[in-house]
Amino acid sequence: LAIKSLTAKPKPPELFKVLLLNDDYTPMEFVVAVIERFFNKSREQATQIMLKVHTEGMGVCGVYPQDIAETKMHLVLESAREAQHPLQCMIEPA
Ligand code: NFA
Repeated sequence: LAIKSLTAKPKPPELFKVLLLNDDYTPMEFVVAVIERFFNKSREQATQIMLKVHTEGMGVCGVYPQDIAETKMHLVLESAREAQHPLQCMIEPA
């Protein structure tokens, strides 16, 4: 048992998708800026993700270990609340 604990390889972290949800009020430009800032995307990539959320209702901004995914979700929600936009963000297992 002791040997096993010393030789077992660490499991890779569980990954979570960070999702944005569409709404009727948040400006497209705000959503693009949030995706660029918190998910390290180019303007072109961020615009594509925003348009997918806008047309399909939901879209993935990135996939991360759980603690990083939770932090990014909180940063998005804090930024939206600060700007008084209803933009919603959630995570789910990848
Ligand atoms: N649907 C919003 C609008 O038409 C834009 C939007 C896109 C909001 C993606 C939230 C997420 N202004």
